[in-house]
Amino acid sequence: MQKPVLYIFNISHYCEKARWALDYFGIAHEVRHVMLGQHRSIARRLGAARGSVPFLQTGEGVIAGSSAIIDWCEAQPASRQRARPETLATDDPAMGRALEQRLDDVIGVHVRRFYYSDALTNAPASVRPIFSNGLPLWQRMAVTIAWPRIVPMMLKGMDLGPAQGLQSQAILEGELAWLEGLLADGRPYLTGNRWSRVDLTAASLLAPLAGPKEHPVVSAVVFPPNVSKVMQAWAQRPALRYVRDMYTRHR
Ligand SMILES: N[C@@H](CCC(=O)N[C@@H](CS)C(=O)NCC(=O)O)C(=O)O
Repeated sequence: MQKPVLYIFNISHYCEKARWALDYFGIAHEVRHVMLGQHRSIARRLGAARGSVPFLQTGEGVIAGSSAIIDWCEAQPASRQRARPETLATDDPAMGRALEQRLDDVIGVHVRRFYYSDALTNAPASVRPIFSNGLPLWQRMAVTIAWPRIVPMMLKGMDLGPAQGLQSQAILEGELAWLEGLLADGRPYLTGNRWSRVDLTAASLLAPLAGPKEHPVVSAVVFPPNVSKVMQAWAQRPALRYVRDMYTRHR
């Protein structure tokens, strides 16, 4: 059977979520880095339901979005899940879905906006290599040439800037407090005593702020000044210690 192909941006935390799920189940796959701008045409050509990364090309069609990729991993026969065929499902699937959705739609979005708001206004050159990593030489050159046009497009497309960065920081502060409320009774995992896709989602989406050493990308990232300061101030928060713990135990 042909290996599924995971299309990613190297820097994307949603892509890390999908990668982690595939690795967790030990599903052999190929990771293909795509160039910003080309991802949508590749997705369209493959017939993906949406154009954002990650998407997974499989023998049965294209699976678009990190949550759908986890569903797909779960549904694979044990013979294909080589590493650890334990489920990532939660005991209460409806509650698990709601938690995962909040993590995706609030934490995922605001971690990205918080980081890019600072990085693309104060240190845009630090972002380009992270986007270029893993691309063939001609695409790295194309990113370098197009970078002065890509930056304003990203600033507009994701509504980035100093005020937006502060707003996302405040939202994240509230979301960390929410997670810390869930963990306050001493439970090891967000839904109780069992590791699940909710933990994998929370950890992968918060990893850029927590800096776990097992992460395949974040250790190479040079964070911009404001984000670095906040990361230092938040480093020992229980929610970020929990993220590093999830990486140590499950990545
Ligand atoms: N909820 C989606 C979010 C995916 C997403 O926002 N991907 C970003 C990268 S972080 C992307 O592809 N942005 C460019 C685009 O949408 O064209 C998921 O979990 O897969």
